[in-house]
Amino acid sequence: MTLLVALGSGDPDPWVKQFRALLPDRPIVKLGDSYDPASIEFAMTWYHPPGSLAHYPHLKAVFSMGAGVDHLFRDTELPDVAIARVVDPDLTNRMSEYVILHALSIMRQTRRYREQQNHLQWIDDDWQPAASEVRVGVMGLGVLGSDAAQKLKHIGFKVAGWSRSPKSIDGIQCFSGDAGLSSFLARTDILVVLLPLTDETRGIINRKLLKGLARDGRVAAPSLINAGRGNLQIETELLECLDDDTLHEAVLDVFQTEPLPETSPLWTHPRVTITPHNASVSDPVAIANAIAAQIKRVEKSEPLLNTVSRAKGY
Ligand code: NDP
Ligand code: OXD
Repeated sequence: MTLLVALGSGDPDPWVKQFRALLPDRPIVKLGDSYDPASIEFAMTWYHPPGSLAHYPHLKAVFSMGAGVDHLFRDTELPDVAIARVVDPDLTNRMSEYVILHALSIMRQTRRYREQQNHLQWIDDDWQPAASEVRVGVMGLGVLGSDAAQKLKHIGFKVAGWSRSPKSIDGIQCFSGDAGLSSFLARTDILVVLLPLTDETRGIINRKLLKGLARDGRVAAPSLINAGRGNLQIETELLECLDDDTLHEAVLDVFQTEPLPETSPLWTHPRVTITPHNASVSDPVAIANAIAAQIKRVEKSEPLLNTVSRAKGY
């Protein structure tokens, strides 16, 4: 078998090196190398150029380099083979670290104290809610959302989650579907978005949804953490909501256009925190290991794990 590393962005070399160490008997190539198209049986991709996987007659499976697969479905010539995505404790833990860091930072008003320090101001108004008084709502209760929800719960937050299908997770108030959305929002002070980007979720983080968040909490106004995908949010509406205090603070790892253009007003908004789509990076050591294990499964005629539904888009 030959594995093709098909990256449209980022450096393929650490991946090639890692796969060669893990699969020493198998050829590993990258886009642009010279190889026989008939030899390619597996491809690992991240934003591969559309059409670049269309001409491999023996391709058996495509692996996303990350948890998300929306980058694959941009390709209208994506071959009709199995698709698997990354589910790995390394990726999951990194995302939960990000969510916990920013949920605590919002609750403990890190932004405000940094500002006070910049102005040499000592203002202690004794206004510090406990985690047990703050309600976090996690949109997307999949691999990442459910781990983050459970860890937030462990810290003491009141945690709820929202998913497509009904769920039951110990200690987490679970809502689902269109019918559960407004009740979920109405009890949420800090909204964490860990949804996949699909036809159903595109643009879901809009003014109407943000207006539905809780107004009766211990925090000043509700806040948003989006580490799912940029096209879940409508950035013009998000900015309007920040400006009229519908939203207190936004922590954004993902954007409608990435890299975020220099002209975006999000860069300089005083209540926006920007990270460059690295809430949870795919580490070549951990993730190549998980993909190599998948390849070995196929070679032993075992079913692929973590496959993706084309119909659902995730
Ligand atoms: P999963 O597929 O495990 O979970 C997705 C969750 O979203 C499920 O609970 C699913 O519901 C829910 N969902 C999907 N569509 C809808 C809908 N229409 N309405 C309500 N709920 C919906 O994905 P992961 O948890 O592994 O990853 C989530 C996303 O995080 C990825 O798709 C990716 O976009 C993003 N991500 C971002 C990273 C970053 O660094 N910023 C890193 C890694 C991932 P149900 O359970 O009912 O199916
Ligand atoms: C992913 C990502 O989907 O890093 O894994 O965005």
